[in-house]
Amino acid sequence: MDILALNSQQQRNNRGPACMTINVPDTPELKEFYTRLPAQNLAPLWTVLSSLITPTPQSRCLPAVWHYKQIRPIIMESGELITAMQAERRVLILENPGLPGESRITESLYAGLQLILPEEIAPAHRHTQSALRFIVEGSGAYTAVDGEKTIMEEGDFVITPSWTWHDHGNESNLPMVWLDGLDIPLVKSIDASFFEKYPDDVFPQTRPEGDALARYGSGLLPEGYDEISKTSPVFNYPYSRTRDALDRMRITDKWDSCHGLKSRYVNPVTGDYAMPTMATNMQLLPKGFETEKYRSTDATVFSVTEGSGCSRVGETKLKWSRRDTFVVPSWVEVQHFATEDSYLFSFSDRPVQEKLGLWRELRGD
Ligand code: 1HN
Repeated sequence: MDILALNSQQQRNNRGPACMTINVPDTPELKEFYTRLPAQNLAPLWTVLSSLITPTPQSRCLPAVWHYKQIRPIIMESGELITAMQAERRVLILENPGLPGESRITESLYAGLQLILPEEIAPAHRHTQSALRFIVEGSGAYTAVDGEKTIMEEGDFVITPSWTWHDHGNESNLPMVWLDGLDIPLVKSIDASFFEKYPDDVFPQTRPEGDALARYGSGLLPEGYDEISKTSPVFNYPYSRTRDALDRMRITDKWDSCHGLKSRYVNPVTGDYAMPTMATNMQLLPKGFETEKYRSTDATVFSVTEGSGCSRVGETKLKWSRRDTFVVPSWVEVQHFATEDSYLFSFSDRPVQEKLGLWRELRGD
């Protein structure tokens, strides 16, 4: 079957066309022919075509949940075994069970839970991979980006743009744990990784704390701001403001049947996603709300900020509560059910897919 001849209905159909298999003959002559190809760095397409070009996404990524209650003791144990300085970053990677050993939570994205203990410093470095932090536990630790600190609180969404110097420190008296999301596999797939360590542990501070949010997060843009970066100049989106926005929308707005009340984090300069490679969102599902069936091509990582509930992800039922992380693979049908008012943070590679004209969604059946 000619894959280019699929009509749009077939392309949209979640099962795709009935059959894409190619009837490959299995003659002794062909078998012998195949044996001579590797020496010339050649391979036949016809034996692999149907696994290369599938009618619909056939992800190796599996639905999965990490229950914070279960893994917190292990994260804390890592804190007794290695310092943040020794580790550079003391992180336990959230490995998708379908992609073991690949340091990824979806095909394109990395996630991990990072621990920073009181008085620790995670030393300054920079890399081309973009990073997001979503604060899961603790209050008062900081991250610094290119000379500006931001103090982090639970539920804050914090950005480390590509190739910016960053270090973290904890001047509070409590451990802090956050969810890291990085575009590591995406950057690896195009071999565009660069990394540098700063000669000192801490990058010098050049602006006061809160500068970026005041300057760029107040509906203003300073005259002369013309170096428009691909990443939002606001690098901490405090949860207090995010939650307030959703709570106000709740009073007047209609619920989306698939998402409840959902807002994306945006770059205030461009209106585009806050980060070039990762979409980030916060959604509110009110107690008792069951979303309609939904699927999209962007595999999505969720962090439960408040509340509890469960999600049906394909055939898998995932129960979740506050501080848990769960993942929904590409093109697997999802339905959420909230047993309490629930606030879910999520991220995916949707901006990349949209810019390439590849992003698709299917609402309902
Ligand atoms: C990194 O720089 C951080 O800065 C976290 O906190 C996780 C995973 C791989 C590579 C660099 C951070 C990372 C990372």
